[in-house]
Amino acid sequence: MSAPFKLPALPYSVDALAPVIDSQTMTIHHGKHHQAYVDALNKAVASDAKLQGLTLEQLVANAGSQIPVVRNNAGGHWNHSFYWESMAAPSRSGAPSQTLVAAITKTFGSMEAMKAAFKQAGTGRFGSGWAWLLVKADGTLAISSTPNQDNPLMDIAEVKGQPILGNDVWEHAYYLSYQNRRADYLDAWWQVVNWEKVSERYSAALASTKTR
Ligand code: MN3
Repeated sequence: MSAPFKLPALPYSVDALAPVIDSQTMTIHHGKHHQAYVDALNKAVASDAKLQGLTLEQLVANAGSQIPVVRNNAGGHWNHSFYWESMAAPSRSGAPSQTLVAAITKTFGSMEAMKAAFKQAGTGRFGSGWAWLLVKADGTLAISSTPNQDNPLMDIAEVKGQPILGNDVWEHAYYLSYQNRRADYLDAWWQVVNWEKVSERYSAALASTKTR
């Protein structure tokens, strides 16, 4: 997809993730925050001929050479589009595939240990940012955290790779229900992870590292 970029529809209703994420948070987060990233990105791209025709993925991959407004808003658009698709109603959360469970167990020791490391990445991020589970270029799993709207696809990321799961730890993602309790949001959030989607992403990321 290239400019003009559009706000994707949520893959569920705004109250589908309640009580883990309340409907007011979803409404504002998607309709106001994500929309604002899309609008700011379109405005920035419209005023720079060099950026026109580039896809969102290309803008994100070259974040290190973009001006901050492009880096932040391309990241914001990519990250939020990915985040909505990472979640599902608690009744549809499902379970990770056997291959994904095996890879998680091999890398982290257990599913619980992976969740603890992910929580550490989210709570340890000072200020605003994201926690990620990703597949590195060598096909192994890793957990990382990025500041602001950066992500592991960016050339400037400390830990690079293909994200398969990402959680938004900006206060706007949880403050109405959890106030300062980011750790509680991170714990509750596992109830709405769309494991079918994450497993699909894992298989696709693994296949692309093998053909490189
Ligand atoms: Mn957000």
